[in-house]
Amino acid sequence: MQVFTKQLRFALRLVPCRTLILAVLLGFLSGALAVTAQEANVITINDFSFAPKELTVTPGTTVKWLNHDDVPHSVVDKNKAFRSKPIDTNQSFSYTFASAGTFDYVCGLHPQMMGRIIVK
Ligand SMILES: [Cu+2]
Repeated sequence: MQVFTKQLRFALRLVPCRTLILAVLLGFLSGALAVTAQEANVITINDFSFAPKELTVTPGTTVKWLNHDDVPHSVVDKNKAFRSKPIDTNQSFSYTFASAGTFDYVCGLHPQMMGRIIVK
């Protein structure tokens, strides 16, 4: 154990402090970027509208709709590719778009709410 501690101290002395700080910062930054990337395919529902209204993704992408309103909404594809149940406040619905196409959808409860997913 003592030998290990000595080795550890020696190893730590070899790593300049600045490198260590940089490594920690980079780790933090990549974590933050990963979260941003994850949020890229999220459509939020706010004030009876989808944001973004139009989203372009590549085949195989999972899109998540997240309801931030205090009333339920749903997501219904006009061509019946997907249809969610009512999504309650702070709940979500996800759908994976396997192949290319244009998907126009509405909220089944408020058909004036419209959105479009373009897969290409
Ligand atoms: Cu709605």
